[in-house]
Amino acid sequence: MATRALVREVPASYATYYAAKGVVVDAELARRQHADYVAALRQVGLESSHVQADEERPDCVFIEDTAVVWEDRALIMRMNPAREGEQRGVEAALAATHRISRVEPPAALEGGDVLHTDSATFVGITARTNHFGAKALESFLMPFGRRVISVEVQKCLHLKSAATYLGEGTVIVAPEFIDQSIFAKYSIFETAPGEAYAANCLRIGKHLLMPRGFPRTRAKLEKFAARAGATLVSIDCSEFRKGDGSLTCLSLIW
Ligand code: CIR
Repeated sequence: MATRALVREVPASYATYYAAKGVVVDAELARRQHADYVAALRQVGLESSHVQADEERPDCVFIEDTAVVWEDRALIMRMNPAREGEQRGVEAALAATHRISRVEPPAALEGGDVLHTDSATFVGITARTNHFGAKALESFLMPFGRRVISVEVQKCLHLKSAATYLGEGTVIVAPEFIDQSIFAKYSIFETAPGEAYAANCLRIGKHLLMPRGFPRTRAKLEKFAARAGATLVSIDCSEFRKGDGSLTCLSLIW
């Protein structure tokens, strides 16, 4: 079970960057939601630490995309050019506890495309992650005996915008975004129609975190959680949704 989380503070530039694109982010609410998210991670038993925001990089709060962490090793991603450089502060923080390696060109890989289940790791081939990136992930995870499975994702930003692992051999998928036959070996849990954003859930031990505001998916997830002996927790991440981010994007967990 995971014990640690690394998060990154919300830069003031997050709201101004999206304002320039015509998206109104409530900066104060974003900070409160982030604080509540971190409090929730602590409540479910994780020890959390944070990396200072990088004002030059408005999306840096989406720390998940910068690295993949497995046991005592961390693989630093090679990201979308608009976000390159976010990794620096994260690498410096991880170097205290992890052996670092880096994804090198021509590979491209972002953490939002990496989905671990109990037995395998899926990697989304997307606008952000290419086949070289998938290979780099495979080499990184090989010493741990983990199988890496590449899947094409076209209808959303990252693989984990479309699917996440709920535990108990079950993957939650947004049927609007992904062909569920990819997960044929798993039990499939579908988000309710129109609630695709709820596919990004975060299972931590006996807790299952989901985004707030998706009542029909929540009603179904309550039943799943009850069967799994887990507590369902809803987290409001409306201001991060405006930047195309969701629950898993806001932390690195190991
Ligand atoms: C981006 O375009 O990269 C950010 N605006 C959103 C990143 C969200 N990260 C994630 O889904 N893992």
